[in-house]
Amino acid sequence: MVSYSQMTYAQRGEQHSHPLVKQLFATMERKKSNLSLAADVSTKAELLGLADKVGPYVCVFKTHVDVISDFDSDLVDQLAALAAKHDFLIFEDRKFADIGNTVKLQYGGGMYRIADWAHITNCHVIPGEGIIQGLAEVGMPKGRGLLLLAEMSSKGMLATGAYTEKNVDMAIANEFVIGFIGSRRFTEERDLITMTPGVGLHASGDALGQQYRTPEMIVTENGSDIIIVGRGIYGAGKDPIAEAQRYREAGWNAYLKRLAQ
Ligand code: BMP
Repeated sequence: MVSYSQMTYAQRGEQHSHPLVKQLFATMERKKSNLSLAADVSTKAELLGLADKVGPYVCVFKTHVDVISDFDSDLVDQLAALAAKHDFLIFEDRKFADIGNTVKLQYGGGMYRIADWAHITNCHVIPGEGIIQGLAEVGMPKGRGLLLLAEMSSKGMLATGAYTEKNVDMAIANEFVIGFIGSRRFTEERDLITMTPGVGLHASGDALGQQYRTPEMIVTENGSDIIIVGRGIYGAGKDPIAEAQRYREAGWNAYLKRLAQ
């Protein structure tokens, strides 16, 4: 059997059973983008400004809504309108980590009502499989998808070995799971996507343990599907549009190189 990492995003979209993943692969192919922006800015105006500027170049716009100081429901309405205008999916990087009953409340309710607007969210499986079941009860009826944090990008992270393998087993067994946060392709058993943070063209890390690898290491060599880039695009002194174009091209070329191997 051909490895999923040897197939085009279009082919994978055509044969995938999850409508959200079909939509994601189709978007990636249309926009020639496997780039996700990590928009870690602290105000509504900055977030919407970035989404409008960088939206044309990304397949997924990743948020941390709990860092927005003036969050309101109009923010998510406007973000959803920009997602439609620029053709991208929204990923709220919430990293749920509690028992099933609690994450249900956190995902569906509270002030953020994440399940109402985020196409994708993610969780740690430290509490066991109940966390996936709890999130699925809320997200599945809305057509959402979940990523498991099989690995992290930061120095000294503890998600390794048997823990990472458990993530893979749980992902295969749960249809609400569409893939992983991690550094590589994890399984051929079903087509689960990998999104990789800690991507930079130049920087090697930050002062708080972040570690960066290049799109080529991540996509061409490791078989990951989507690169997540934050400060490399909007960091101090940068032109976010020019940087987004650069990362989009680097990510896409790394993918074409993988296919040509
Ligand atoms: P930056 O490219 O600026 O370092 O941002 C990386 C983004 O990816 C941040 O939003 C962070 O929360 C997220 N992230 C990460 O860096 N490593 C992980 O293992 C998981 C993440 O979600």
